[in-house]
Amino acid sequence: LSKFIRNKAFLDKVVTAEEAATWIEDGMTLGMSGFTLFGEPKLFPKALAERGKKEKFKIDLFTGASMGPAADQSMAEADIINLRVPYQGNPVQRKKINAGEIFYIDQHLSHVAESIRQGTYPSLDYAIIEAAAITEDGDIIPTGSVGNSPIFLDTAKHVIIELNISAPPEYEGMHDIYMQSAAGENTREAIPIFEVSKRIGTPGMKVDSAKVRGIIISSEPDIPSPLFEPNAETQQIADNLLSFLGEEVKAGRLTESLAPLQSGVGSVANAVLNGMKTSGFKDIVVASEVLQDGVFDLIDAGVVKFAAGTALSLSKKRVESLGKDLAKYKDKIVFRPQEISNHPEVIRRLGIISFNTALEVDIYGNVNSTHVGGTHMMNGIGGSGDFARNARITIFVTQSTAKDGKISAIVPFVAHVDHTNHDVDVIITEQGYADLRGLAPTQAAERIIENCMHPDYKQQARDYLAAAKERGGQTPHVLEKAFSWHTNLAEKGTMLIK
Ligand code: 0RQ
Repeated sequence: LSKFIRNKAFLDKVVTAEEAATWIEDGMTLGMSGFTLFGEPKLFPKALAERGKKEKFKIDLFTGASMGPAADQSMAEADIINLRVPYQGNPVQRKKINAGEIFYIDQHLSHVAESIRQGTYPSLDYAIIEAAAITEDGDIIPTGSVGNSPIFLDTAKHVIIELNISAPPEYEGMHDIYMQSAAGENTREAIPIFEVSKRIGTPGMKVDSAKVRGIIISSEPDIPSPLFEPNAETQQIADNLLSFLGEEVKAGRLTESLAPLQSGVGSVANAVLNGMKTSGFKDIVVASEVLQDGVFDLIDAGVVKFAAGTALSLSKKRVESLGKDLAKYKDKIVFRPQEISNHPEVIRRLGIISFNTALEVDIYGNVNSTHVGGTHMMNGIGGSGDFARNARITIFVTQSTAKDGKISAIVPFVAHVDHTNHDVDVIITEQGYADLRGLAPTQAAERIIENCMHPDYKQQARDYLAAAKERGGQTPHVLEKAFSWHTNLAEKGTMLIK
């Protein structure tokens, strides 16, 4: 054990997950490490959920982002979550959120640490953090994500470490922990990232050893995400995105190494990364939030030269070869806190190209990433807004229809707005892309309808726009019909209006 706990002050703190779970009281606020199923404690949440089946209590749960079966699922099933912040993606939890049984605050991922620092949330009672090691200096070495762990460790009253002795030792040295001071005139310095690969912080996270109440020893494996194989539609979206980037190179606005790249998660993102292998782009730098399988593949192919993010999100195959892979990619990957990977200052300075997935977009380019039908939470805004507002080129991708064509993903007015048209440069579907830069609203609407909409819905949209224009205005609408596609769907099961 002394190989993993290298500071003597921590050695006598080993406890079982079950014992640590008894320390949690009704109404407490917990901050857990974990982001897209990587780097999260696994034994502690399972033990807490088990306790929740026998005793009545509720906690508020803060994390980096989405958590796996132990934390989000088991704890939601045990009904012990009162409030969840800031991102989730678990079907069981989603159902409870939409049933009003769990309060959910969907927050820009870069904003969470700042809210905690300002004291606008209740202070954390416990931070529960997965670690690969505790160093001689008492620093905590994270595993496959950094997320919000540094601010949780800094501000929580008590700390529980879940030390994962099966985590690849190669993790040590791959993190770059940098904390901001308080905001204010002359109190906070610039975040000195001028080159994505240059480190600005430390390999480990600081913690006051006196606050560490227990260390749970775990050898739980990392949790894989499904690998989204491209289908014909997602492949076509990826091809359209790559041809847009190719046009930017031809126009002289980008070079063949593009600009630092942020990609969302899921099938389109994987298809795009896959397509990059043979696209002729080279020496690409990834400055993202989540690093998926595709990034590793592109490093292998010599297309990506460096990648930074806050977390991994890997398929089963890559989870199985993680130790070997990390040894290979150690000097090509860095993990930073989500406050830094997603920071407006850094995104704007680096001139990032950002692409994320929309649930629906409207004819003027407003994007809904989160609310099905305008009311029901899917996952959350995640980091998409951090990047959309501040990127050099902001791209949203979506299939032009959903649910076998019954839903048009392009509608007159989005039923919920996550990204306003001001933040959206390019919309891409399998039908084509609409570059909205330099276009006024009515021009943008024509381009979106003609380039991106599914043929079944085009005339319906043209008719709406024509009627709207008759009413006049900078952004014309027929307000009483703006949601008619949605109401038609609710009443008749399709957005196609007969
Ligand atoms: O339904 O699950 O029943 O099959 O929505 O849609 O097309 O499979 O796309 O899995 O990439 O998810 C926006 C949710 C897209 C995701 C969203 C239905 C569709 C399907 C999923 P089924 P797809 P994806 C970095 C950036 C926000 C966070 C973000 C997301 C299901 O990308 O959560 O960007 N993004 N983070 O049938 C009703 C519509 C629909 C629709 C699709 N218009 N109306 N249902 N669906 N369009 C990552 C982080 O920040 C952590």
